[in-house]
Amino acid sequence: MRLIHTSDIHLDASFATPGMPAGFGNRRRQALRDVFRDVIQRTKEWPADALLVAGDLFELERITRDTVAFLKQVFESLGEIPVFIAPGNHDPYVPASPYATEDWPSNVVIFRKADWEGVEMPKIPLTIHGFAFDGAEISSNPFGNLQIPRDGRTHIAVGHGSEMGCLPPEKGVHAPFTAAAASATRLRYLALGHYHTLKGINAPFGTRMFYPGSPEGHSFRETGALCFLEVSIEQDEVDVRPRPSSRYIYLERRLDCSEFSTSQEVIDAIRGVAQTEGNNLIARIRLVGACQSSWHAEFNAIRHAVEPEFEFIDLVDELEPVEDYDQLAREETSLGAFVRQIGEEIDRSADERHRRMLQRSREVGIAAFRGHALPVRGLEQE
Ligand SMILES: [Mn+2]
Repeated sequence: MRLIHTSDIHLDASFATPGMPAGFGNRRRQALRDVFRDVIQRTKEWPADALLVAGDLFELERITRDTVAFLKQVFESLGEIPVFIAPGNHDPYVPASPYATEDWPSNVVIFRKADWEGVEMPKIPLTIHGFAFDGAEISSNPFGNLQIPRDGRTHIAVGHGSEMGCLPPEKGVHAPFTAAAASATRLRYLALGHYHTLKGINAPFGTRMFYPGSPEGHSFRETGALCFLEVSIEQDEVDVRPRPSSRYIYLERRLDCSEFSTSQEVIDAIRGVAQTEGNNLIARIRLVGACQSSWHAEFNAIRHAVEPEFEFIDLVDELEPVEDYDQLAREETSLGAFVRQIGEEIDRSADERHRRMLQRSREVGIAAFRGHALPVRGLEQE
């Protein structure tokens, strides 16, 4: 028996973040659709006996008429291959949901209750159990209550919730359970949704449990290549294979700039990231280390130079500027005069502690002249 398992597509997600370019959200939403259609395509080609969607297929507050029509069209294209949908906290089965108000193609099975329900596939000895979130929070948590009959059929289950042994940091807890409580004798596979990156969970009684994660990223919490799962169930063997699916890759990097003396070197290093990591990168690159002020002044020019290599780049300035005080002191400006004067005081100072205080004052003074954030924390620690 062959199953395709996906979850957490979040069709029509907002992607509204300050600083994102015009059209970014539309391109990201289109990528979610493109990738979901790839999942459908693979289901047909393999072919799978069923497609399992373990919740958060779309975002209920945002789903458009057009996306509902798209879903009907791609589900219909599966012909007789059934789709089993276990609604999650973002696409709960509520009276106003398209799950309840729309007519879906006959191959689509939507679980409707906050309790397990088993559906027998007619042509193969496979029973699929599932439940639905009936609100943004589920009214009663069904994990741990699944009863598997001894009927000689293969039993699997699909559901949305938080396995507490592998809860990601900052992830909201919904329908919490432990692997041991959700595992059951004769349950061969538990298709989970809610966590956005791939996780396999070891459970007793031989139940295999997986979160496939989102097939396409939504934020910097979902870095790297994402996937959906191909699950083959033979007599004693459950084989789970991730299939890479993401069109865009979220990537975070720190780039140590201490050795660079020109903006050209910085630009080459950032372009190098794009060249090794491939196309369609949504990158956050933190520039760190000590840097000479000559190229630091070109920060915006650097950003503009590398932007075309990325779908989006967030270039974060975490550099520690290294000042050339002799150069500054030669400037015929009020800043030059300040640096000259305090430099002479530093040279004259015999007391180590006093000299350090003057050096810090020079840093704060230069930052104030330039309108930069004041490096006052160091002073307080002194
Ligand atoms: Mn969720």
